[in-house]
Amino acid sequence: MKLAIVAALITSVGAFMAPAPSTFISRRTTSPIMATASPPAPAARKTPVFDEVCETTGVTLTRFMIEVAMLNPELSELPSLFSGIETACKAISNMVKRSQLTGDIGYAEGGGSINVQGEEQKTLDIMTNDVLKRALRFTGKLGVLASEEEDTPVDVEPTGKEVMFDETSKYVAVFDPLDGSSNVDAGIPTGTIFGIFDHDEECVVNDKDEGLTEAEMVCLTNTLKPGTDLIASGYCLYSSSCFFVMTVGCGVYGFTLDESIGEFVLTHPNIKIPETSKIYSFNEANLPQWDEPMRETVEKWRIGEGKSGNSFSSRYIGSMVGDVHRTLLYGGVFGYPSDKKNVNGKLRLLYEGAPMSYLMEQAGGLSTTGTKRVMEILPDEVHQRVPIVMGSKQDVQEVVDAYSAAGF
Ligand code: FBP
Repeated sequence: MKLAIVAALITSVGAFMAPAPSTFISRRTTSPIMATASPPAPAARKTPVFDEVCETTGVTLTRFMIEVAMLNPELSELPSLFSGIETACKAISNMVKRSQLTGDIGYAEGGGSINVQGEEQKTLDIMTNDVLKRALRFTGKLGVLASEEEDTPVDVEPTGKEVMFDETSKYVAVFDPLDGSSNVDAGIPTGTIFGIFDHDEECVVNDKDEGLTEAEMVCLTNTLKPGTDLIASGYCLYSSSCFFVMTVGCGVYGFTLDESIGEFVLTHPNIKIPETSKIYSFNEANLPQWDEPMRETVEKWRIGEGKSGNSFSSRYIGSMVGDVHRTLLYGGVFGYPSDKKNVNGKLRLLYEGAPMSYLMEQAGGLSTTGTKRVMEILPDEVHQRVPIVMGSKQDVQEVVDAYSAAGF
């Protein structure tokens, strides 16, 4: 029955052109709209129409990607990369679910295994990173990958030997294999975040970093790209259900893992975030350290004195994937703003901020640092952090207006 409803929904959505992010005109001309106006809509991508849907399987992620590639020839090699990501996420979903039984809990090597950001790695951080790296490599479509758990970007060659590139290395993948891993042993939702860029074999290395070889520099240059260069992004949420939410630049689509057939099945076609909301999602312990415009806006929301007049409620899981998933479906504002301790916030631009901002914008929301559009920030480093406030368009715009009014 449920799949029939989704099928009906899907056929009604039909093929549509990529929704151009609409510019949001604030009444007060003084406050610029998002310091950087929305870019021109990319060449419109077509979304498949499913005239016929199998009652038993529904529309699977595999079928969805094959049809996307048929309609958008420039994405012809993306389905095999997605199949690698899909397989890895199914395996990670099992690993997380069974970790208490298999004993894959706690810190790696009993503690003391520190990643390049000085964070102690969980056993599952390393295991999920390996699973995703291998699954991506086996697609034969990857040139370079960058991960939260890897010090520097890694050149990938199907046979595993570290060499430069070959014809098949079409893509660059950036990912956080297990976001929110500090919560995993307590059974709190966690997730995998990924972003896909085109691989530019001819990329020109501007300023050579003494410490890196020519090849490594080319690799880095291929990885340090702004969100606006993303061709696809998504996350997989490991929670009450396992959700796979993605965009290839023509809207946001959500799939639920049907364990009875081992497939991700389309359950949330064309997700659109509500324009305003009544939910904010921040680590409020940091509120006293926030920039004044951010602090004041949230204080107004608490007592219903914000622009919408809504009295907001607070929801915070402490796992970005869980908090963003709820925000996309219910509306709201999630973020990790800059504060006196963490002037660049906590979240990483390349494999957390940009991929999630692409999804948020494709769902009709906004994503800002307070003064800049996150998608337009060119990373200097792989593990660079960025302040983030994302969610329902009118509420996030209220934050931008507050920063601008305060002269930031
Ligand atoms: P990682 O677990 O991948 O390092 O991610 C960072 C993260 O856990 C986010 O998922 C979450 O939004 C944030 O940090 C929570 O930070 P805090 O515990 O300071 O509120």
